[in-house]
Amino acid sequence: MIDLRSDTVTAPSRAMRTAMAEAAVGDDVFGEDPTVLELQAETARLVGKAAGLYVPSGTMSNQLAIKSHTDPADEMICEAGAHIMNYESGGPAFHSQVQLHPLQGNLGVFTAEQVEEAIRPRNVHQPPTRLIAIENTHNRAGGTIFPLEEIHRIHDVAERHGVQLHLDGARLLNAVVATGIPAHEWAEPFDSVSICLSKGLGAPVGSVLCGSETFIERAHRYRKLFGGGMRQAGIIAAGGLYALRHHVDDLRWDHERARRLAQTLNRLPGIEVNADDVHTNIVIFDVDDQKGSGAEIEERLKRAGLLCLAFARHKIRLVTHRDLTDTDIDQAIQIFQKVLA
Ligand code: TLP
Repeated sequence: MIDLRSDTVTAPSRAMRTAMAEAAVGDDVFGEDPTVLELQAETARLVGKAAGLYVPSGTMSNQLAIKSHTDPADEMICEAGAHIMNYESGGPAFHSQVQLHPLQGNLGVFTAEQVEEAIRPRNVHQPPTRLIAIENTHNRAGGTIFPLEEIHRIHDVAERHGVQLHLDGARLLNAVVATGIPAHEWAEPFDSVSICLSKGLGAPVGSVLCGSETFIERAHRYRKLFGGGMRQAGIIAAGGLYALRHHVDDLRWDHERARRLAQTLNRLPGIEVNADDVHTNIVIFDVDDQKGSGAEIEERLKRAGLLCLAFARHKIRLVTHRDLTDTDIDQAIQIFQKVLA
């Protein structure tokens, strides 16, 4: 079975498993796990922040950031297709009692002008705008890259209004590899940054939330409150460290393969995807109504040996990742030609 559902399906390699088995560990709730401390410091350094916090998932990382930046009944701006808004189970309402203010972006990208308009005036009738979240790369828009110049313009608006900026950088390293712009430059305008290790990087578990010492102190307290304090977590953190040290550059192969898939799909009748909009490892294509619904196509592809995700009634998502080979991609192309032509 060729699994293009997500880059989260990647399994640890033999070398990563060895690093995990040999990791030095301690009780991380006492702050005594040397491997967790190393991973936190190394990730914080990578994104140019003072401190980092290892957490079980990207979802917890984003939710801790929201909790640490806001008070109940505050408002947070994000893009309408943001993971935080669509795939975190209503977390902002549940954990932080925060109201979301979605902006309609273009391929996941909104502008400083939209932000300026969305920020509420200080007035007892309105919820204070406290936080803006940017997703880079943007999952639902198809792994698209949020331009750095626009991030700087949004940062200027945010700073003028005293609003904090959070980066859902679950796949930030894909943006780094695709553009050559280092992670610390992408992260510089943000007050907090979340990086996932368990997606294209191939570690089995975990994300790291980074920010100032004070911010991470708050997030640390909430991590305990959310039940995310782990004990000998060095075992899994070692997989994350291994991924950061050995797997980042390989992301470019995922990008190349995603582009190849997009180019092939676009040649099939009734399928639409602009290969120029495929910036990294995610391909989202539209399927003509006559070919059936997304769910039906997902099922037909599955029967032919390929797993994907129907993302909307007529949209299918494919994600390339390090556990695929070139032969898998060749085979995937043959399956698409057979099932979708
Ligand atoms: N995304 C998953 C699904 O939840 C959709 C995937 O398969 O892509 N931010 C972004 C941008 C994400 O794409 C994800 C995971 C997360 C946060 C949450 O990470 P986890 O799954 O570790 O909680």
